[in-house]
Amino acid sequence: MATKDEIIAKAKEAIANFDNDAAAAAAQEALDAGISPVDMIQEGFTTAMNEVGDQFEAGTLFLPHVIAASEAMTAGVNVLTPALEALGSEMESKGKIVIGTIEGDIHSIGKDIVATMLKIAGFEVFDLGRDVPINDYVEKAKEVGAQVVASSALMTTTMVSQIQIEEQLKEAGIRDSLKTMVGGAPVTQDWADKIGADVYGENASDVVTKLKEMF
Ligand code: B12
Repeated sequence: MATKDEIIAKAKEAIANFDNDAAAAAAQEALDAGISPVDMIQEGFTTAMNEVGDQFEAGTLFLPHVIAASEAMTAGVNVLTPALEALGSEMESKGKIVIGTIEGDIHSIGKDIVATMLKIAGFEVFDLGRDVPINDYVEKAKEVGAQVVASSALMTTTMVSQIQIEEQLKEAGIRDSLKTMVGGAPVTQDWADKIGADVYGENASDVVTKLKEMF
């Protein structure tokens, strides 16, 4: 049987080759070998996706490549998701989290992973999808009585809208009754501090660790 390192290498290769079938096969192989789906996502697919991003930035890969790589990643993650969800299916709800990718931004892969990991950790997750108008976060938080409002932003041009979430929650009079959480590749702890967000999560594991400490 292949080792963990070998299977992770297959996951990376599948992304680099834009190969959906190979990504799904590597994910299945990981499950069969008892490898943690979380490690497979973080060490395998995400690492490779970040390399694709670097090459896109460097001008050696183009948008169609990024689309193809993200489709391969989705194919792999889809195979892992039921196993991930099964890990957390018997837990009681620790709290309600409204999450979405911010207005103007259609990057959803990282947000989806965070949402899945939060479900596994026992939170009730209301996923608003991507390109979510600021008002929708506020309305949903009111409707369900959320403990956390979480936003993902993958672009420097859209992360600025995370400020609007803080402001509109204040205007709605519910800012003090919940926590805000921000994340996404350009988002940092400094940014979270600057805009007054309560929690910054670097990756899905970090998010879960931090929220488990709070709730
Ligand atoms: C895949 C991808 C796409 C895919 C998205 C597919 C999808 N369904 O999501 C497609 C091809 C559609 C795309 C489109 C575009 N993209 Co793009 N894309 C990427 C790429 C290569 C990878 C992103 C990704 O999925 N990473 C893998 C995931 C797992 O990582 P992640 O998203 O960072 O998420 C992790 C953490 O950040 C964190 N996290 C994420 N969300 C949240 C939320 C919370 C609450 C918390 C706590 C944590 C958290 O946890 C996650 C899991 O560990 C990045 C490069 C990069 N380095 O980020 C560029 C990148 C983000 N894209 C970029 C650009 C420019 C675009 C386009 C404008 C291109 C164009 N010319 O059309 C469009 C955007 C259109 C729009 N309006 O949004 C730029 C943004 C530059 C900037 N301004 O800041 C980047 C940085 C590429 C680059 N280096 O230039 N893109």
